[in-house]
Amino acid sequence: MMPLKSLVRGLVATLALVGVAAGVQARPFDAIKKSGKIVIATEGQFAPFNHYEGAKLTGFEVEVAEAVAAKLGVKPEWKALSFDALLTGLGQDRWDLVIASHGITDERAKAVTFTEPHYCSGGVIIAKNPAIKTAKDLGGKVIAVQTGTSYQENVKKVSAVKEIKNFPQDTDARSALASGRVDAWVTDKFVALKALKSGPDAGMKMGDFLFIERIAAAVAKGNSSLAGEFNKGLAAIMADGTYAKISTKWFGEDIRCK
Ligand code: LYS
Repeated sequence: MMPLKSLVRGLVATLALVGVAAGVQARPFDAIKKSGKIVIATEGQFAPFNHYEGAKLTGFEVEVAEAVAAKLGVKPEWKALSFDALLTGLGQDRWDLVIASHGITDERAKAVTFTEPHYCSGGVIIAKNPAIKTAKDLGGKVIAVQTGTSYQENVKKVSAVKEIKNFPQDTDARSALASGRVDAWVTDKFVALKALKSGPDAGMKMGDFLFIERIAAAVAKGNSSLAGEFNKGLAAIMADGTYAKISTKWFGEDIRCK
């Protein structure tokens, strides 16, 4: 017979598990709709997609998410957190949706449910030395990337790279290149285009794509009602001209996946 002590311990452990599971139940769309607000998390450090202008959170993805929320009839409540905390928080039911330029990858899709992509882009190579332009040119070089990004994953695949320096924020990786601590920086094409336009980074040149990716918002794994409604809202703003207007405002072009 099982001793009473271990029986009690087992019971407590089971109850804790059930409790935790109940506590982390993602909110389906009808619960979000009923409450009137959707909690959306982003990074706030990735201009021009999600960043601060003074105290105001703004950027292409912030405006896209707000336009989708308006279609769904819910008010967005924003949270800004470090990039590596965003997808994990979905599983803990800390927010309903993440929109922070996540590329759709098989690895991430094991943990979260992606919506339809809201733009297509890719990681480009940026360097001061005009001879560093392609993946082949990264051989023997020191490369800066933001931790936990698809840039890091794809630079890892370039076997001849001398060293990958990881930074908590993409802006730190950019500074490392600006100050000459690394030979190249890999980041999003549109982030690079914006960075290269601004003064302090004069001398940086954008090379080729290292890889391309489809970028999407994410919800808790299996929250298909929310993903489905978000997709409907996204399709609606893509159809009625709202998306094109927001995209043109930030990029001078329409960056939806073709
Ligand atoms: N698109 C990249 C990724 O999927 C970067 C995301 C944003 C980084 N601040 O990892």
